Amino acid sequence: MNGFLVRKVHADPDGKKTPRGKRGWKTFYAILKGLILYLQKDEYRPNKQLSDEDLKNAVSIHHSLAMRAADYSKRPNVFYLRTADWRVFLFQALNAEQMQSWITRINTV
Ligand code: I3P
Repeated sequence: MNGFLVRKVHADPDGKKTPRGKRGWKTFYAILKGLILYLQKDEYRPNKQLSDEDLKNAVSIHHSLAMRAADYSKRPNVFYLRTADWRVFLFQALNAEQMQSWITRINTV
């Protein structure tokens, strides 16, 4: 599955609150391949090499949990992703249907 997602980093490994200055929303082209959610700055091109930054932004979704961010009302179609190492991201999808698809795909791999 792939498509645009806007990301906010809420907590760093071990659940430590991400410091101010690093909590802004950023748009990525997201690609879920196996157990990795790749977050690329540019839209996917089949033969494009992943940059160092793309690799740094990739998230392992092994033993992670995605759920609708019912308590976050500043933006619509936002879900949480909590990873196995207790990082927490907020992701805003383009619409409710895509949000639900991301949640289902992440939770069922
Ligand atoms: C953050 C940025 C986020 C905001 C966050 C700020 O600043 O303005 O949009 O989250 O608030 O810290 P920076 O880009 O300097 O990291 P919201 O959009 O959810 O308000 P927060 O620290 O209360 O999460």
